[in-house]
Amino acid sequence: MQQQWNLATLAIHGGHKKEEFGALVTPLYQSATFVFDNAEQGGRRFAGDEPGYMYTRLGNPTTDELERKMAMLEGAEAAAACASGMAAVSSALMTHLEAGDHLIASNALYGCTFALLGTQLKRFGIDTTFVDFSDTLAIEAAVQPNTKLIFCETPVNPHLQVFDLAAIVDISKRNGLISIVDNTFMTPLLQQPLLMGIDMVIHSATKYLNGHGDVIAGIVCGREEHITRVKFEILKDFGGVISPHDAWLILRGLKTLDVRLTRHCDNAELIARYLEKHPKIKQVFYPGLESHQGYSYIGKQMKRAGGVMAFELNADKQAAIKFVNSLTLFTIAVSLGDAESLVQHPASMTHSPYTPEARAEAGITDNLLRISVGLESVEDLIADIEQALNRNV
Ligand code: LCS
Repeated sequence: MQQQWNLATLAIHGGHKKEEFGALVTPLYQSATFVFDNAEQGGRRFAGDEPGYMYTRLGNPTTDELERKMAMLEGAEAAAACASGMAAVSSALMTHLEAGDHLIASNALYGCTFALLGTQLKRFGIDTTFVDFSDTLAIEAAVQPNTKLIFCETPVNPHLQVFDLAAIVDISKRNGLISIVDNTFMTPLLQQPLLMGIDMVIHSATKYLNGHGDVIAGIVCGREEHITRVKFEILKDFGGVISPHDAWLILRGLKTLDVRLTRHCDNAELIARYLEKHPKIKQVFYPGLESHQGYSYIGKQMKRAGGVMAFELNADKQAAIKFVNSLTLFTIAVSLGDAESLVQHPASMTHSPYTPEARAEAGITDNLLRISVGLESVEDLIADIEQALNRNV
């Protein structure tokens, strides 16, 4: 029955189990461990001979509901919740990679993902080739005999470049590679990469999925065989598990994901069009604009353009920073997908793990600004941008 529901309904009801006392809301099982009736039962559970909980690092009923719901939303067989988006990225990668392996990744990624691939994994003998993913021939040309995996975000943090998921699936399948996509900017309500043939999807649940700026968490979605490894090998032994309380907060956040995303997208589209026409703005990077490279993918692989955009002023970095400091309603903070509109400077903040050369290659200029458009009145947001532009540039 549940699979016939639309995504907005699944986000509210998907994966929910009737509770013994009739509570409407999923209870928070804030317990580190679970009691066995006797020693034999404990042994059977650890041996996998009897279903049931043992210890929250190995599973928890509140977390399980989040995982069931996210699997339904992404069209996945299963999902694993993690302590952060970075725990989701690293757990997904560690499920497939070992020393001597090679992966191909987009050269434009969230800064810490870039650092994980380019620096941390190197320490364990895993090599990454960073490629401009808008050039599918370059992706294919980077395949080596020891290549195991392809990784990208689409749209990309911070400048919203969109990559061709069908082409990535095609390259992966022809070369026997695992494909992993970071779907944080879209959420499953706007894009479902697994249904296009991608093998694994990861999220920073810190962002839209939770939506209220009070949780750091992540999710990996994919096939049962892969998620079983994430949960019962990688998360069990490396330990990047989610707190049940955070899982509970995300379950609460997910109930309003559909209405929140509609408002985020509506507001962002209006702001992008306003900025694009403004004489003090040089360029706007938002896939909802016809001028953006990603526009042709709307309706094809993504439903709408989301709530994040980047732009450059017709001015130098100093003026861009002055503009940021002049905003009064936009809050200066990293992160995205919250009710509050946020503004940040990628070169010195989210993408500071890049070297200046790698940033230039990824198209992240020094005067690029990124905003996460929140749920406020769009008139108030535009008025704030207008007064800051008038003051500075
Ligand atoms: N993937 C993407 C696309 C992200 O934007 C982030 C964080 C992560 C993964 C990591 O998630 P976390 O561990 O923080 O939950 N992005 C951030 C950003 O743009 N500003 O602050 C964090």
